Amino acid sequence: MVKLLIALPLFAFVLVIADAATTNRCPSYCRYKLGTKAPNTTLRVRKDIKCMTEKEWKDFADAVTELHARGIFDRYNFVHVRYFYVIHDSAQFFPWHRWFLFLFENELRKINPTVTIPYWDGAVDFVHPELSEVFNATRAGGSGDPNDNFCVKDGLVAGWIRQFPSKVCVKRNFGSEPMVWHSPEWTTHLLQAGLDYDSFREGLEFSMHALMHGAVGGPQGELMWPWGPNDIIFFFLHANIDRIWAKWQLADPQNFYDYGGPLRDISTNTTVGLADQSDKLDPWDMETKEALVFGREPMPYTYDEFLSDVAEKEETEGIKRIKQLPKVVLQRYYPKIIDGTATRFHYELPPTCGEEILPFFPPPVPINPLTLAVRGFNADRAMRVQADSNSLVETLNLVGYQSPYV
Ligand SMILES: [Cu+2]
Repeated sequence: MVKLLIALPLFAFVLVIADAATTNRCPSYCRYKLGTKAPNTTLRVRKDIKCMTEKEWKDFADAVTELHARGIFDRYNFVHVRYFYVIHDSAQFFPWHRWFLFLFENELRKINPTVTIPYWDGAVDFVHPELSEVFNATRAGGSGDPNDNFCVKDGLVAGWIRQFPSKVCVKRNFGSEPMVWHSPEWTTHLLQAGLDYDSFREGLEFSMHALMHGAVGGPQGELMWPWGPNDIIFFFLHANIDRIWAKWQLADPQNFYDYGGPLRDISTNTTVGLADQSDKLDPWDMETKEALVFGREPMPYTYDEFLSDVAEKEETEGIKRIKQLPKVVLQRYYPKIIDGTATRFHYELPPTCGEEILPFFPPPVPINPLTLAVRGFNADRAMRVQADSNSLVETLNLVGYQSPYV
């Protein structure tokens, strides 16, 4: 019965939004405009890609282009491929990628010391990610050319040749499948649910992270495969995942150094026990616990929204609407609101532009079987995350919630 209730409005919804979304996109969405001033000169601030000025984008794009010409991308790509099965569906997922991004950012800053890696908050584009301005020709470029091997022909990566696993163009194919992703409301639930490190990591790795990889890459594209770092979008995607982990770390004092879950072995591609903070992060000579820390040495970077005093004072439309949910829904999905302990780090509901609000909230598409297989994800656990996200959407639709993000 619930399924039927959902299915009918979904059909109508798709018809409505297909038109609305192409004609009524918010042109100037920007996360926290004021949250960009670092309190000191050594602290790097990573920005929402949609909030970069033209100059900031140009500096970033120039540095990236130079880095690519020097063959540095290929090196980073190779390291990611080499350790792929150690660092996915494992505890090391978060800290490994954090250190990897930081080193890559260091390379960019050798070319231009003002540059940082921007993040792409895919959840605010969750209904129609293919229309995101990230794919503009003036940004990362769009999907590849189906008549030419899905080579990307516009934007920052146009004409790029990658070396591994074969010397061909950089590819994307996101035209063929619908891509509804996980919403800001879902991420907010993950931040409020009181999860331990391992459950939080699964909740994010198997939801937003997996769908963005699979959907933007498509079967042919770099992002589907272990060689994702061939595409610059890999870094935008992972900076966003890192930001949400950082937010969870700040949400509760006991979260910051929380760490644990499965440890995977590179030679057998199996789980070989439980991870510990003293495990080495290969191939670097460092312990995992060093990569849990951000915002100071050895990784003095942060994200724009953590600096924003706007976020402190203003209640976004998204936060207002969530707070109006029936008590029973809040108890189940947003308990920090009920017990009055929600801070800004318990919300992932950024400002909106006051667009028209559509009545129906679509569920995320199922995780693509290829995405699952390529990463060797534990299918049962990935499906459980998927089911949790679906049940949140069903609940929100049943109580008539209207998301400002659809
Ligand atoms: Cu990865």
